Amino acid sequence: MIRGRRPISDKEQKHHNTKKGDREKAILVGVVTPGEIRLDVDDSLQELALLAETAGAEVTDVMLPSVRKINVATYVGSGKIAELTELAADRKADLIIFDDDLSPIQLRNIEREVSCKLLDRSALILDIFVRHARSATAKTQVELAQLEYMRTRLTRQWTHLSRQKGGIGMRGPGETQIETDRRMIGARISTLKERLIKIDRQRKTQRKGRSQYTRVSFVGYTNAGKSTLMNALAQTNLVAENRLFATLDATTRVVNIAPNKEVLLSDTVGFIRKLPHRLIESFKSTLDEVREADVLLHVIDASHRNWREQKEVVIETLKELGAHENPALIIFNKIDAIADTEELLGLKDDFPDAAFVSALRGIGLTDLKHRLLRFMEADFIEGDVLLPVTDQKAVAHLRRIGEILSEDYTWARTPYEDEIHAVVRLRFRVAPRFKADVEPLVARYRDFQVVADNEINLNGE
Ligand SMILES: Nc1nc2c(ncn2[C@@H]2O[C@H](COP(=O)(O)OP(=O)(O)OP(=O)(O)O)[C@@H](O)[C@H]2O)c(=O)[nH]1
Ligand SMILES: [Mg+2]
Repeated sequence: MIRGRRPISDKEQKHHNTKKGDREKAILVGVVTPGEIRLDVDDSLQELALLAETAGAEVTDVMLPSVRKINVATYVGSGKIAELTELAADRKADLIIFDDDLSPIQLRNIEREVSCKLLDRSALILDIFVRHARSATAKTQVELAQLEYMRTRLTRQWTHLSRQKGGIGMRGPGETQIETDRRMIGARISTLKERLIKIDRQRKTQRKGRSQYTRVSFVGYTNAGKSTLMNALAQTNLVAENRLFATLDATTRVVNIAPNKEVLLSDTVGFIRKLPHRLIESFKSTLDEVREADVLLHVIDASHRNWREQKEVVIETLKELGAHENPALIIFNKIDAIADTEELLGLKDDFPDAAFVSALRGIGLTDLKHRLLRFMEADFIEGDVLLPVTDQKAVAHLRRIGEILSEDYTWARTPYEDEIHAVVRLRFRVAPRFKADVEPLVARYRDFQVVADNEINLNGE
């Protein structure tokens, strides 16, 4: 039987055309205030455009007025809102997106004028996170962030209304409704937080089991190429795409960086300027990989014209996480995309300790591993300790947290007792975070003195 081609139904036809036609049309709005440099705001808006596209929108226009100051009621002032309303109607826009966070009052006032949806940068980023969340952990974290976002809005809107219009007429259903919503949101937030506490606990147990490894975690601006680099180094198959926030989970693998030298390498969520604080908070479980890492690999997209600003944003975000003091090795990625050799040489001069790689082409990976090894070793604590062989627990602990470089079995005694103990002298190396573990061990048996072989013979007689 020959099967003919089935004619495409209207519905399917529509589906085929969704790609462009069905994308929501968005107008972006930013403002330049007297203290700001237009170029910076422009960059921020370009990034907002990328965010909007990642969320599935098509940007039709960008409004970037200079204003003397931010208007409390409407953010840009009523004149500009009128212009915006006209433009939105003309373009049949579905969305207006503001580059900065709008207060509930501003949101409400502007919403009253325009006839399409209104979002601010935080809401847009949250929307992308919702779309990209795959694992149960990421979904829980995103939902928590979204509810926190909604809750503050409801609360503030509610207090605003009651202040503006007074109690009379504002009591009753309106207020009760918001109160009920608020309570429901509150209950859901508690459930999600409890779930995250459980997830945290599981992760801690997992990490304990792997504590003998040095923990290395990628950090970097979104789209810098962290997942591509992870794939190249750990033979993983992570999603690496030219879109923002492709990764929302933490993936960890054991990676060999030299013979007999294995580290635990983690890839996590990227950062961006004006990343909503509540997202950072609710992504605590995922970002613990960063906080607790022995070494951070800060991946920079060297081909991006704003890599310097992006680097600063990453450092600022690390501060917010309390991870800015973790030792960090800088990696300039995408060097294949730098056409100007002079520029690349200049960078190498400016950052002699950094690694220069192309994760995509597999360039510079061996050098990166060497640098990482040297970097780790420079920072590690090496020392000697004498432990009685009977103290199995201490010996086992040291083995677990560090690397034993050498071990000799011998005899020792303390100055104030006559007994001779069988001891093991261990030369060890541990990550800086284990300093507090080894210090008491070293101190406990500090008084041990190794005795010479002939002394043992004498005692034995
Ligand atoms: N030219 C070039 N492109 C690269 C290189 N490394 C990564 N890319 C591209 O950059 C884009 C982003 O890469 P990802 O690995 O997803 O970046 P990421 O840092 O994990 O991004 P998020 O997970 O979204 O934060 C993809 O299109 C990659 O193909 C490189 O060395 N050279
Ligand atoms: Mg990624």
